[in-house]
Amino acid sequence: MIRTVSTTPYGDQKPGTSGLRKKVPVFQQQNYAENFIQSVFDALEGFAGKTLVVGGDGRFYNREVIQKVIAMAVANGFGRVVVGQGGILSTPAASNLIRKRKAFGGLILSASHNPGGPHEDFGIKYNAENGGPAPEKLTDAIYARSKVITSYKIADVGQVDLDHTGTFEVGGIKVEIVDPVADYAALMETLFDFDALRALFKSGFRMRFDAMHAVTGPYAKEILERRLGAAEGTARNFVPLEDFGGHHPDPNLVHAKELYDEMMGPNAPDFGAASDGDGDRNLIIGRGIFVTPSDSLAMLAANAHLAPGYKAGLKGIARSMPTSGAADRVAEKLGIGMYETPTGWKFFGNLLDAGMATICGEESAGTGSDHVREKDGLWAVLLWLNILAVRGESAKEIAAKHWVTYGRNYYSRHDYEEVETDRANALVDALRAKLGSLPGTSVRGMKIASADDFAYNDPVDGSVSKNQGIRILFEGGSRVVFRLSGTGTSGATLRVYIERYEPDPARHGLDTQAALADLIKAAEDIAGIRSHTGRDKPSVIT
Ligand code: VG1
Ligand code: CO
Repeated sequence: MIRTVSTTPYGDQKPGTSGLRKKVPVFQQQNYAENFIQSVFDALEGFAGKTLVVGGDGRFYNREVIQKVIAMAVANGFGRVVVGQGGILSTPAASNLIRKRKAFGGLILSASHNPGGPHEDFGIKYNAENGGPAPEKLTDAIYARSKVITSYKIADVGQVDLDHTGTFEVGGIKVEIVDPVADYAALMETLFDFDALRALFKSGFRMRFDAMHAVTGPYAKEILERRLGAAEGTARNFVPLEDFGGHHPDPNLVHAKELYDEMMGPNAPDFGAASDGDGDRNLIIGRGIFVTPSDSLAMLAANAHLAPGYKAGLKGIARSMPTSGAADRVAEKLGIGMYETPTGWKFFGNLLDAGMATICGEESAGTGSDHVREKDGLWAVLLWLNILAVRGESAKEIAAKHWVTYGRNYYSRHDYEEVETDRANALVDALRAKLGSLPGTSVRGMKIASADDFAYNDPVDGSVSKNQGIRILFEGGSRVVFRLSGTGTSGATLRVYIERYEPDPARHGLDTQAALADLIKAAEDIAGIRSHTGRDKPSVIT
């Protein structure tokens, strides 16, 4: 039976950088998830009889919301729902399934790197038929709908068994439970030289992969250990837990510190990596070297042709604005296009669909390619492995040679988390107000060449996205960028991105924070971070 349930709108269902993210108790309010799901369906057209893909990163509340999605998909007229077994689908695997099944779209349930549990975070994101995150036009329409919604439709179908694969009839439509790993692993086999990787592991190559108790565990076990023959124990923390073991599934130097320490220690494995809650991020640490995500993007782009899936070369590279310019130098050398987009994967979709870019990346540990329309953590790890296998060199050697060829972009991000929202906004407002007066002035002996609030003109559909981050560019190519996070769920997070280009190989061995010390002080002088936020140091440095 299909019921129309009356409801009242919540005013706070505006999707952020990557979907709607809130604390679990917010999502557990009466009709909260239903309102948002119905708002998504109401903002779409033409899905009658078509396929919807659903899955999530396994965090607390995942199963409950999947049941709601199935019941509402039945009531709203979808023809088929494809669900990852156990409710599990990594974000890139969901993107792949949407594309492979020619689905109308998909709902991905995740708050990514944010912690999970009854009092932590949950999230819902809609991806369109290209497998990529809904563009701004659609997320705006979803939000607008959520503010005026008066009812939603739901079918009484009882609890659907999510744990056994197969196709079932539910409320007159088909519900198909699929192995979350199989299609994804098959796609990886088409892109990378699995024989070469098997030979690499057979020769004694040792690796650690930290799944952080999140969604990539089953993927890493299957691909790295079973298919590629890496030693058992290569994948760590590989059982997805509803609360990620109480940790932040955020693959950075703070939350993956154990991995970092192991990779820097004596008798370190050859290669280390980690992924986040929903499997779209990657952290790369070679023996004795942390590779910043911005550098990783550049190094992957420079070497991608060594993997079978990219042997024809790249069409172009895209990076988010705060990501360092290291990849720009690679694009220049390769003579291919370079695109600078706002933060968030949704801005890469058009470039990938139009065949203008092949590889994309963000400083926040996200890298991906046109194989799906999301960033992809394990993909990046496999591309690194393929490059290591072909070159027969360590990550450290590859990085050092890369810097000799292209110069080194010292890069760091300083996050000030859970700042009072009003104070964070005041900092940004004050910065904006003085942007016009900054060019030509000097701070700490460095002359400001330009200062603006980044706006993006999408070269494919002509849409314009304003206020995407304040950037202060210094003569010589150094810069600091300020923006507020769009994924947090309490207070505001100020992100300060700091970058300095160093062409001289004799100066490529510096400590990153030391190499950036002047710029870090300049950022404070320009923005008054201490006085505005009341903090004397960042909460997280990556
Ligand atoms: C952050 C990152 C951004 C990334 C986004 C989603 O956004 O900075 O690069 O695309 O998270 O990634 P923000 O607005 O908090 O800076 V994920 O892995 O959380 O889906
Ligand atoms: Co993520």
